[in-house]
This record gives sequence, structure tokens and C-alpha cells, in this order.
Amino acid sequence: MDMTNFKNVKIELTRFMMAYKFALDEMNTKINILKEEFNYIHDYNPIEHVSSRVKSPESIFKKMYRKGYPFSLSSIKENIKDIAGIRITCSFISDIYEISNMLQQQKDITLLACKDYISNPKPNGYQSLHLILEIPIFMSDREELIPVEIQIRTIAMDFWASLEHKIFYKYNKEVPEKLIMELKDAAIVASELDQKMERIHKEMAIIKETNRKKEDEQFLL
Ligand code: 0O2
Repeated sequence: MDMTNFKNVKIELTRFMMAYKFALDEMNTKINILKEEFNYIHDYNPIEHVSSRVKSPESIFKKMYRKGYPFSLSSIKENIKDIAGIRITCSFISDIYEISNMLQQQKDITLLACKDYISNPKPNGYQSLHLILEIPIFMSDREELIPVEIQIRTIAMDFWASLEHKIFYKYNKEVPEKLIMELKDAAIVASELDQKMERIHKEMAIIKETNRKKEDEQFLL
């Protein structure tokens, strides 16, 4: 490859990666708006934490190699849908689906794929809602549709996933059977905790609504 070719490839690659960064910025803005609006309407904040990242070129290439895809920018665009990724941690299970619906209802967002590992947890116990959402980004000379992977989970699901991830890499992906079983048990405990929290949350909402009605009645007297 001569110098001109090399420079052109570099420019093309930089522009390619920039598009994913812009898509993250767009999606993060949408999430922040939802967060503020939700807080205003429901008087509580359903989103505990949001983190985002653009997959490193090294991870992209590793995934392409692992899956046996041909190496080209068009092949990366077609096959790797999690280059831009956002993780949203919520308080309650119902918040997960509410946030998911609120995002999907937006006119400029298209749902490309949905994996519900909450209704159907992975065999190791992993739980989370994964969406691949496509949004348009507008640049100086073109408009592009960019996929963004959104993982939405509760604090308990996130706690479990981060520990499992650490253990998985600590044992170089060969985790002892005993730990695998313990992790599965922990996933069940985490899920029970989430369900309990959901019940308390609903009971609190009923109490709040009853008190609100009482106050309204007293005001009218
Ligand atoms: P990173 O660094 O988090 O992005 P594939 O991505 O092709 O391997 P698939 O079916 O496209 O698999 O993706 P899937 O099932 O939607 O899950 C992809 C991402 O979900 C992973 O990203 C993890 O972040 C998370 N995930 C999925 N399964 C597990 C699990 O068992 N444990 C934990 N801790 N996380 C999980 P990456 O690409 O692995 O890495």
C-alpha cells in the first residue's frame, strides 16, 4: 500500500468510527431527556446509571475473526451491531421495559433486534434486555443509519454480570464447575431480590396514590 492509499484508508476508518461515536452521543441525549422527563412525571428517577463505549478496533477485529466474517468496512458495518454500546442500569424490572418502550416509540429509532434475557435468562444465569436500535446521524455531506446496542438491566443484574465477567476472565474463560453452579445460584437470588423490590415498589405506588386521593378529597371539603 502506498502513502496516498494508506492515508485514504486511515481517513475512511476514522470517519467510520466517528459515525458510531455520533450515534452514541445522539442516543445518550435521548436517554437523558427520558430520564429527566420520567423524573418529572413519576417523581422518581428510573435510571440509576448509564455508561457507553465505542468498541475498540482490536475488539471489532477479534469478533470478525471469531465469527469468520470477511475483513472490510462494509462487512463490519453489516455484521457487527454492537460497535456503539450503551448500558442502562435501572432500579426496577418494570423500568427496564418502560425505558425500552419509550426508546422504541421514537420516530427516528428503528428496532433491529431484541434479546430478552430477563424472560429467558442465559443458561449461566445472565439476565438483561438487549436491544439493537438504529438511529440516523447527520454529517456534513451525508446521513447514515447507525446501530446502537442498548443493554438495560437492574442493579442486581448488573452486579451479577460484572462479577461473572471478572470471574470468567480471571479463569481465562475456564471457570471451575463449582463456581459456575454458585454463580447460577447467585443469579436466582438476584432475580428473587428484583422481584421482591418490584412488589415493594408497586405497593409504595398504591400507598402514594391513595394518599394523593385523600389529600385531594380533603382539599375539596
Ligand atoms: P463487551 O465488551 O461487553 O461488548 P456476540 O456479541 O456475537 O458474542 P451476541 O449474540 O451478538 O453475541 O450478543 P448478546 O448475546 O446480545 O451479548 C453480547 C453482550 O452482552 C456481551 O458483549 C456482554 O456485554 C453481554 N453478555 C452476554 N452474555 C453475557 C454473560 O453471560 N455474562 C456477562 N457478564 N455478560 C454477557 P461482549 O461482546 O461479550 O463484550
